[in-house]
Amino acid sequence: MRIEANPFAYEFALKDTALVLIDMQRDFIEPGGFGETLGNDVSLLEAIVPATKAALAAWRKAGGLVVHTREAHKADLSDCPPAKRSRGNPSLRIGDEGPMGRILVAGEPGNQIIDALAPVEGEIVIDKPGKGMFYATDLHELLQQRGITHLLFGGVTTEVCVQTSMREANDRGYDGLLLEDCTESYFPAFKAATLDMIRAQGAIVGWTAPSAALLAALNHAA
Ligand code: TIU
Repeated sequence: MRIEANPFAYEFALKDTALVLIDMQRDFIEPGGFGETLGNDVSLLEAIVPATKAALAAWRKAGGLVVHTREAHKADLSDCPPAKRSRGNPSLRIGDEGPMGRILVAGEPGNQIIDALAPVEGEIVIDKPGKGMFYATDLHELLQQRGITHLLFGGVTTEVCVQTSMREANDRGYDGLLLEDCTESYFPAFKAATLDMIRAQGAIVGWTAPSAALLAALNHAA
């Protein structure tokens, strides 16, 4: 299959490719979670839900592998570096009790993936303590076992967990493409800059494309 992408076309085979949705969690998208405690206007992020839902539905229909990640810490915070918890001046710190349960703690209501994009049986769900999806997880092994070499990305936030995960993937030899309207930042200028820096220098980190280009490729193949 071929996606009309930037800076040039992205070629992939469905069986070698996974759709990875990064941290589409209430903690980042809804008021009262980790994103808001850091001082961000979380309302910006909701805008990508319809396009992301459509891309996920089309990918599932085509039979592609789906990976969901969650930024999540153990209840005892043993996997949360003190530097991460103590940084800055958030209104609530990681592990504190908030309106959606303990901030950024696995299993809490606020830590769940939003209902619109909830994982279904057979999809991989990875809890990650860091920004990147490979740090302190077994995701690389799970993808290698399945012969995955290509990764399509969506999720939040563009310049933090999405970009870190794409860079980690690039260094592990994956070809990554970021779906432009399925990712968002609390800072629009950072999203724009991240898309530019990913695809610069002949796709130094990877590709970007609108989700319509993925849907067109899937329709063409069907
Ligand atoms: N703060 C921010 O922009 N992002 C994060 O802390 N985590 C993710 O990007 N998931």
